[in-house]
Amino acid sequence: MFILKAIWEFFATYILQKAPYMVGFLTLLGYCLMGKKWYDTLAGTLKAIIGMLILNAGSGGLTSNFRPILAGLKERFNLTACVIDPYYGQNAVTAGVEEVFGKGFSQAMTLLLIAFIVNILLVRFNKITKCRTLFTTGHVQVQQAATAYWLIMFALPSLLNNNVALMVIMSVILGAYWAVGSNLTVKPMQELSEGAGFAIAHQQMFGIRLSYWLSDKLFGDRGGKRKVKKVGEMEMPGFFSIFNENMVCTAILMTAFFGVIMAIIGKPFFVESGATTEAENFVFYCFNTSLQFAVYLAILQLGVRTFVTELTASFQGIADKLLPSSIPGVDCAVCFGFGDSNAVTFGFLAGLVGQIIAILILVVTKSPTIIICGFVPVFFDNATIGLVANEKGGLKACLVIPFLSGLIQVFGAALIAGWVGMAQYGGYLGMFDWDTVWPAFTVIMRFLGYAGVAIVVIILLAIPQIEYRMDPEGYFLITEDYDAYLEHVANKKK
Ligand code: ASC
Repeated sequence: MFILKAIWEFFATYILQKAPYMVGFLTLLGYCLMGKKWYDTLAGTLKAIIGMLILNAGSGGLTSNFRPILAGLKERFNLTACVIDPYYGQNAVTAGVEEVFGKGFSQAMTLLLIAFIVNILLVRFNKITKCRTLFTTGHVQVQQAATAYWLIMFALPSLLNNNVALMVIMSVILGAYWAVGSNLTVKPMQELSEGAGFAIAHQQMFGIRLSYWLSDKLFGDRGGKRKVKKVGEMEMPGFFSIFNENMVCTAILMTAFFGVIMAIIGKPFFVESGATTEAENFVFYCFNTSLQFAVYLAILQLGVRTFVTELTASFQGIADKLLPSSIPGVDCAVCFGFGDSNAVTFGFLAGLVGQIIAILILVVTKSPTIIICGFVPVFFDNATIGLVANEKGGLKACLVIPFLSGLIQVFGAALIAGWVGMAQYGGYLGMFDWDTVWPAFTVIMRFLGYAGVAIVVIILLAIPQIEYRMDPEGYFLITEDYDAYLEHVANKKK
């Protein structure tokens, strides 16, 4: 028993919660199930882990370089505001949950585990449930477990005295959200990556599907009747042609944007926070910092190239032996390795403009909750949403949809974080689904109690059923054999 507990604790701490090792573990398991030679298995597993570590170095570098700049706006203007950022959100839960609900956060790991098991079961029985994707992004699962913990306790205060019921309800809702949300991204991601064999398991999964659907409806090719110009197909004349090169485009746009923001915040803030020194030229400092954006994006894409093929190839073993017709759900940054790279930059900037306008509206209308953009939602959500929008609706969609998403993120976060009391603790998760879908769940459960819980679960479980019924033959084919799926789509059109 003692040994089992130790093994479990090791697994939970070092594998389940750490995406690189979770991905490495799945690759190892997949190759073992396929009966690959031991040295190929070893090499593949190492490549998967290292690739994910490189990806983390890229996304971590972006976050640590640019988060303080956006957060600096808060200090510069002396705002008492709620920062929308997964890490601020998690800190807010840790700081407030005891005070508000009289409960510590020690149960989070149990919640995480049971919810993960719910996800596995939903995929295992996908003949019935139609769920095809396994969540593998542990750090995101921890952040979501923390926020869901708060939202559900707020919605169902009568559950506070019943730990078991609380755990069961939370795990079922969270596990179903993981399975159903990532399942929604299968089609957009298979199309974007031309059948690379992954889905997204992150914090804007409903946002991805909404972006896919809306950009097709508003800006799509209408079955070939309209020409869609994607970001990569824009022919730029003269000077503008240099924007076709992703690194150059990112460098110029980021220098312009962050240059302005950093100039507004002013040198003293950066000197005080230790980011630069009084002696260093401030213009040079801003330029150098802005260039880091292109650097970390390039690192991130290298990480994706290193691990994606290993994970998806080995996952075949898991799909054949354990979880039929399934594919892995991975970090949203993985899709930055596919499609038009400039769509990542455009999506982010359009989202940032949307967020800034929404924040100004909150300030002008004297909203009781003021939001400050956090780097993670504004970049990772909107870049992903923009990339998907570009694929379906071209440049226009890539600018309009993330812009709308930026507005929604700020207004949604202000409403929910103010209402449930997280804003007072300085932060809220703030990613797209948590500004839209989760607030809606919270409202339904708060006003309808247990009936609301049933409604939320039914809505979630109904989503894959509806998608399945829209194309029963293609539904599993898209994960099992993408070429055959394309043929099936072509035949259907005839
Ligand atoms: C998140 C989060 C991060 C980033 C990263 C993107 O939600 O917590 O660290 O997005 O996963 O690659």
